[in-house]
Amino acid sequence: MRPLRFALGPRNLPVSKALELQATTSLARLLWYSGRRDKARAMLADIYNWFTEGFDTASLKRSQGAARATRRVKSVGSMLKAMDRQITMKRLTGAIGAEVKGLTLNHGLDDSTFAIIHQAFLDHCMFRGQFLEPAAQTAFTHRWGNVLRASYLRQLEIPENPEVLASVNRGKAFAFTTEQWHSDLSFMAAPPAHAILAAQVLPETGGDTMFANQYLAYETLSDGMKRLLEGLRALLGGAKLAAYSGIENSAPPQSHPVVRTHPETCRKGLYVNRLYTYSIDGLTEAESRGLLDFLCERSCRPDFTYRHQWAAGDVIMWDNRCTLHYAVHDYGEATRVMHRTTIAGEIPR
Ligand SMILES: O=C(O)CCC(=O)C(=O)O
Ligand SMILES: [Fe+2]
Repeated sequence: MRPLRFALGPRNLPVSKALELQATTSLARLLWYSGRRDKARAMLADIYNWFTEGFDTASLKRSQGAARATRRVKSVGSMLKAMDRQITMKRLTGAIGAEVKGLTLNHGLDDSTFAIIHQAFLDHCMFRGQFLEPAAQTAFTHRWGNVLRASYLRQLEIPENPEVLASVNRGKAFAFTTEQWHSDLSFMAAPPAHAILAAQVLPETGGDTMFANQYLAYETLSDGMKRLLEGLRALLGGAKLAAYSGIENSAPPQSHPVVRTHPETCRKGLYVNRLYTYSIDGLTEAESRGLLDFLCERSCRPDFTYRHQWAAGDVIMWDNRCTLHYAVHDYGEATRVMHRTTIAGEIPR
């Protein structure tokens, strides 16, 4: 039996599609108000795209049923806009992080929405969002800057989309580059500014990631210690990451300031980490070890941190210029797959 259709000029609107539009709008409203906002938005976007891409909407006006559908499509369009604007931020701890709600990362961000989350990101150093599909991850990443591809991580690149790394559990013995407080690739001359991590497959329990605010680690030091650190530089190298990747550590160690000034916020933060910082310039080995021990311990004090328990669909973005992170490996051989993109940064000053 042929489906019933409204006669609509250049193309026909199946009754089933008109009913779907009506049902989807009602269901999406329910989902939205019960907190399942991403789901609601995705449903509406699907149906909206079907109508706006597949139809000459002007021609829909020619029949009564179609006029209703046209009004409904229009209202779905404005609901989508309103949903996009209902961005709410909730701080994750007193020290670091914000949860961004009411924002769908998958469909591109207009400039004013981007400006809102950019500012929140600068204020909170990291944020949690939801549902970034693999194809959308690079587009979202490009909003923040150029993608950085590093030889050290080449073996993690996804062949069909090498800007995205697939970080897959290889067991605890291989977790020594992530189960350690670090700022990504900070041994490079111009280390990455940001990273975006989207959960693909999560273990049933465990596999949290911790973040620490390095502005606070610096700002809460005594004036005497701040004076001592002024102008100090440290040597950082990628030997551990090269060992992990099974490649030669070709890059020479880099000297970076121990206290780094963030290029956008102009705030100062500690910039040392146990994974990549070898020594502090101009000090004896014992002095350097003593000072680094103190600074590294301080940099991850619990009151500067947030521990993220991953949930399906989570996306976390962090600023490597003012945070450290640590991936807790407590899930044995369980499958854990994360998609990672990396955004280029500048020479630390
Ligand atoms: O897998 C994680 O939780 C984070 C790993 C990490 O250090 C990174 O992706 O830079
Ligand atoms: Fe990392």
